[in-house]
Amino acid sequence: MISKKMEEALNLQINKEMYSAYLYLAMSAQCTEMVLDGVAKWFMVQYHEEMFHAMKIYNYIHDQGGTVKLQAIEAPKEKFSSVKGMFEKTLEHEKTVTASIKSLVDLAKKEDDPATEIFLQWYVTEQVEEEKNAMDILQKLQMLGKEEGPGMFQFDAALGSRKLSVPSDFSEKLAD
Ligand code: OFO
Repeated sequence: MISKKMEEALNLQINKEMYSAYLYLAMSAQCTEMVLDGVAKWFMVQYHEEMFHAMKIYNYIHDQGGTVKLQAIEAPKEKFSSVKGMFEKTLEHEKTVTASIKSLVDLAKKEDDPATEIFLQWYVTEQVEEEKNAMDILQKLQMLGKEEGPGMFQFDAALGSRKLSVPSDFSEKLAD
């Protein structure tokens, strides 16, 4: 069992992860409209990753006998004039998610809830990777300079090779 306070905070995190998914889906759409199919694919894979992050918490709340309460997902508002702008936003956004995970860990400690603390360790590690991915891509864009020409063509192709490494069908677990 988890406390009501912990349950509320985890439900809020589901919303944050789904907002992340929505944000990256919006970026993917914008890249498709800019005919950057590789970058669009990278963000689409990221969309699925975020949905997986949300669904892991969804399942955990149920495993703990809690109630999932879904809330409205905010619409991403920003439009970007460059791919660099998108990845700067990605890094900034991931830093806020890292802070949010840290608050959850702090709450789990306060609630004397070692199970949730252990569960959250996965997210602590994941956030290191999330920030690193954005930082690495920003560095590559820095090296590239102008977002045009053969360099951009290669960059787009490289990002398009990203493969989904998480499940995107959550119906299996529900049928257990
Ligand atoms: Fe869920 O890690 Fe990004 O937001």
